[in-house]
Amino acid sequence: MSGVIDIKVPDIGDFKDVPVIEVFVKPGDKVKAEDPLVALESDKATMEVPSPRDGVVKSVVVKVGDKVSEGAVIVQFEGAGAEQVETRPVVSAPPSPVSAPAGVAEVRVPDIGDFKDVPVIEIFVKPGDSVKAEDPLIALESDKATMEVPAPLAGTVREIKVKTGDKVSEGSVILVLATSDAAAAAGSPSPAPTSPVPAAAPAAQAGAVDEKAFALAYAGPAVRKLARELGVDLGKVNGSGNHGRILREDLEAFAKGGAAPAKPQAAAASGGGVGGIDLLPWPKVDFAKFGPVERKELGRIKKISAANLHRNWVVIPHVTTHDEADITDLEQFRVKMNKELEKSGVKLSLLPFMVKAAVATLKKFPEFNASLDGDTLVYKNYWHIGFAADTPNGLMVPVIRDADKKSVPDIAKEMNDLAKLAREGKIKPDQMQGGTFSISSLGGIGGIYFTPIINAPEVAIMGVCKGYWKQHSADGKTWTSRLTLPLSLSWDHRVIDGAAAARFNVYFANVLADLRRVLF
Ligand code: CAO
Repeated sequence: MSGVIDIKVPDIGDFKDVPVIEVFVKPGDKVKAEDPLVALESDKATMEVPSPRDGVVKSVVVKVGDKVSEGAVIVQFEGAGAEQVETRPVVSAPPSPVSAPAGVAEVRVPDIGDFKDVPVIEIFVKPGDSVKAEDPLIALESDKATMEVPAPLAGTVREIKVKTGDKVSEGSVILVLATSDAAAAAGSPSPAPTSPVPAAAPAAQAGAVDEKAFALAYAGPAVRKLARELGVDLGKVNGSGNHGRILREDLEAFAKGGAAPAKPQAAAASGGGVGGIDLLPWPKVDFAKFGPVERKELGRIKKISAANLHRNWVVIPHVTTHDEADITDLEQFRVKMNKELEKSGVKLSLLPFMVKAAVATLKKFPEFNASLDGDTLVYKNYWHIGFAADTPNGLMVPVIRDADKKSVPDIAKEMNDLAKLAREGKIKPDQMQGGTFSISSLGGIGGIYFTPIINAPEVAIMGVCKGYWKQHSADGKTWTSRLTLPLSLSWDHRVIDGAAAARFNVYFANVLADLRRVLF
């Protein structure tokens, strides 16, 4: 093309067809080299495309929602000839769904991994509804995950082919959409996993999600997905992007209870952003440039626990209080009991004793056995204790139900059985549900202290490391060696105060030091 300089999407790694989420320039704008031109957002990263040179914008070729890949022209600068910017490969941007010819499309269930015959649990639309691309159409729920199938493109719902309770698999037709681009619907987008770990219901944490407001909120797929993971109602989040678009940082600020930060351009100019510091997109590095690499996708369990851990870490204001317990006598008792129980086949580690000590302590401090439901604290009159189990597939948290009613050997036996099921991948979702408090023990491995992440909607978790012999003195004159257990209690500061947490630890340590306190 004569008289213009094409500015193209640079090398963005393996990403293809990445949606444009913001356009920072308009025709006539004077830009300097490195000024941001557009922002792209894949499901993994948000990337800004900076200008490779100074220039005056003649036309903006893309608009928000267009999907681009490396080499797609995004902006044209005024120029003397058919000049191309070096180091930018020439590839055409894919056609925008909005400008494509009209038609009717069958929307099918996209690739949902290994899941088959998954029940439809909710239908968010009805015939006649207008939907935008990425609006949720239906929700599916397997025994491991809840997934939303979003609209692959904008259109009007003509006919719904499924009903609640129907079982669907990849390729099943969900509905018929009168659309501006029938062809595009054949390849539906990925489903958005929402609350994959059955034990934790995000909505219970952040209040019920208004699905309609959620669907209408102006946000991209990655932000929607993150909102589901965080249990945030997008309808309540103020967007600081162009035209009020909700950006990742708006969501994170909302989830942390803060206000939406300034939008990126303004932030860059005024030093805005979260706490005055702009959030950067996740670094995209070509690791192979620096040495040989091997790529291995995270397993399903790891992905599920990652989403939960991330949500819990972002949403809950964690504080960790460390303490220690004198377990010298308990250890002697444990060894003695193990001898007595030798023939029964039950072997006691410290963990079942800790479960009993946890129950006794939770009874003294009921807010640690509670959950937040909006502005209400729900106190539970049952004591179901979760324990972190390291499995070849990743972290799992089986739950010992009614631990208050069970003996230490019964708890030990149940723990062994549950840990075995978890390691063999045979544990059922309901065996990991309903926990009121968790214990994460690294005692069999090592370490001194760590900061465990709370297993929402619980409000506290006890981290335990390896017991070690430590010199103790009551008067600074006489010293004795005591077996000492490091304790790390993480607690939700929305519910629990520091003084209560310190008291909880002291009580827990006292119970371990003398288990007769369980009787009180
Ligand atoms: N101090 C000293 N020794 C300890 C101990 C402690 N705090 N806790 C356990 N031990 C000892 C046990 O007594 C046992 O010793 P013996 O074989 O001599 O009897 C040995 O360490 C191994 O114990 P274990 O780990 O097999 O058994 P457990 O009941 O303590 O734990 C389980 C069971 C399932 C919790 C554990 O195997 C596990 O998976 N731990 C990892 C949990 C985890 O990953 N937490 C981190 C979560 S955050 O990412």
